[in-house]
Amino acid sequence: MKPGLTFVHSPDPLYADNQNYGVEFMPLWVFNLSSNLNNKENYNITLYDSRIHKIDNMVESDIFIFSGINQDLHMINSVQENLRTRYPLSKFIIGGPITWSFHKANSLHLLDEFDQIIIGDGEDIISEIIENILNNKQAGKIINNEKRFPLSKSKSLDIPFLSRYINHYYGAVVEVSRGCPFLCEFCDIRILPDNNKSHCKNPSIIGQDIENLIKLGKRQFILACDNFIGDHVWAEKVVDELIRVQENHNVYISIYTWVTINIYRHERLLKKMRLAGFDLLFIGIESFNKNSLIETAKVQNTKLELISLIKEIQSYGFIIVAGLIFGFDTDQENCFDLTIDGIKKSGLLSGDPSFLTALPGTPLYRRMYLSKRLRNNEDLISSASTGGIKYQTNINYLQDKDDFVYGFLKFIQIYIDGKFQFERLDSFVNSLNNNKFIKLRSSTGGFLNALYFVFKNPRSLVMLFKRGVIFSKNPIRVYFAIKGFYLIIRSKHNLINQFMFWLFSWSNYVTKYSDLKYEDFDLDCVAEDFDYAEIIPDKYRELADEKIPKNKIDMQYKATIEGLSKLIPQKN
Ligand code: B12
Ligand code: SF4
Repeated sequence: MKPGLTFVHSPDPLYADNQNYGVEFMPLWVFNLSSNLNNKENYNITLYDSRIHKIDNMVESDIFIFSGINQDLHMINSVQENLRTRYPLSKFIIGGPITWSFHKANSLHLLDEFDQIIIGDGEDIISEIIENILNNKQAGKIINNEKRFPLSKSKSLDIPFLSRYINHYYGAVVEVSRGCPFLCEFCDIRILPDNNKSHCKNPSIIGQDIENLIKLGKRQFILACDNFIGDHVWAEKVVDELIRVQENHNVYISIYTWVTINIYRHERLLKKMRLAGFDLLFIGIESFNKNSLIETAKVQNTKLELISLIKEIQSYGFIIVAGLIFGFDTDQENCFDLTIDGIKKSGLLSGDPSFLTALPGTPLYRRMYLSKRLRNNEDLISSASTGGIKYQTNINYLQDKDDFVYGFLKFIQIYIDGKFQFERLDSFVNSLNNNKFIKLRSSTGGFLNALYFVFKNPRSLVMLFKRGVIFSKNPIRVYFAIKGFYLIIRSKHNLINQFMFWLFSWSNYVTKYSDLKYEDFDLDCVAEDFDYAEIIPDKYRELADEKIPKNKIDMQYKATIEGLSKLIPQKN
């Protein structure tokens, strides 16, 4: 009998439901690793996804292959324990972002029950790992693969394996690049080995994957990357390829991806991206407080006036999903008002605020560690280090806890209010007035299909129903939702997809935040006698050990110091 390999995807159900609005995405790592297995035909390969399969139906396998992100720790360990009890002779291995991050946080012991823990890219090593285990060759409990896989050598996805499961998932996810050239102090993407620059897949492989998935009936795509325009020349080649594939098949898709604000400069690329189906762009806006952006070295957001750049990008029809962060050292009490004002003026349709968290391995983590501002709670390693729990952070903030929490609670009241939501929609519609709008060629954009998937899943349907009830409890909200609809149908463009997205995000914020109270926050601030000179600890620069050019380390350091030093005389 062939040896059995079972890929296990077990995200924490609470997070998975809340963060993805009940929509289920395919676990890309599974189909990536399986396509890199040599002699696949020699194994019996299956997938267990806790969102769609029952654990009781899982059969024995020689090796159970796990992956995950930090916030899934408890679910991963509980599935592993269940299987180990039933199948004590099987081997259990784990890799993925959770292992890299826990390694950085010195917390790998939390995954101790696994036979092997693998850190780093899997493409080049997965076959050997499997063979070694099957042949009882000792390879050590922890394998740290620091060598990055050259993405230009990527294979296309394992379509035969994927096609057995694809219909369970909403749309499809295709990886296109890794890495980002920017230097944000809080970011754990730029600090992965050799990840402070773009590593790009061959555009023709991307085209091939999309084409295969189109043939499987997929129309909504996530292009997984850290920054799609980290190499904008390559990005344009990818976009050309995507247009070609769609025109060949006369089938049009919609796309979500990650970019940075400097995309505003690339007019031709932006136009082509609309023609290729790019619909939603995640952009780290982070803050409307310029000094906070300087402090965190997100200098690309400070070059020109942020609001006009957002409007410029939106004017093509894109919906920007904004990353917004509170809790920067230079955030003052007015940070909440600044954000409300910034969203209103720019017309951002979406953006779920989160609290600044020091992710293991980042310069921010080092700064917080050196200035003794890290909160030592083991729970924070698995949850806050992903930013997964919204009301928690592992840093002692400079702002007073009560001011911060009450400020946020007040912010939330405005944020879910009908008038504010209408104003942001109105401002969005106004940003489309410069004749740059390009209609998507896919019929509905992604939204209606997402709803279809929600309807297929009883748990998501209950969530949707609850959302509807909570939302419509307040007649003022209903009034502004109708007013929003009226605004959209009067617009000269077809904005129904944008409207649906606005309404869905808004109702999601209402569900999530309506009952938020002081007790829901697990955060703290520095002690009263904290010495503000400590916010730039002595060894902050000296201990920077990232393997990136020295001048880049200096650039980030300089920006952070510039932002923070304004604060020291103010506070002392
Ligand atoms: C696409 C994506 C999403 C999509 C998810 C699509 C999906 N399929 O599930 C969406 C937009 C929904 C999303 C949401 C979130 N995401 Co996300 N996402 C990504 C992104 C950009 C790509 C992930 C991916 O598929 N990459 C391609 C695959 C092939 O890479 P991989 O999984 O890392 O696998 C490789 C290696 O790790 C290794 N490997 C993996 N497993 C194993 C196992 C073994 C045995 C071996 C040997 C090797 C191995 O081999 C693979 C090939 O090299 C990553 C960033 C990135 N560039 O990776 C963030 C990332 C995974 N997300 C992250 C986070 C925090 C989130 C959210 C919590 C954000 C939020 N606050 O809402 C939510 C969680 C949603 C949920 N509950 O499921 C973090 C996780 C950090 C961490 N350590 O926990 C990441 C790493 C970004 C970051 N650095 O901040 N995300
Ligand atoms: S732009 Fe985004 S991905 Fe790039 S370093 Fe900053 S936060 Fe990280």
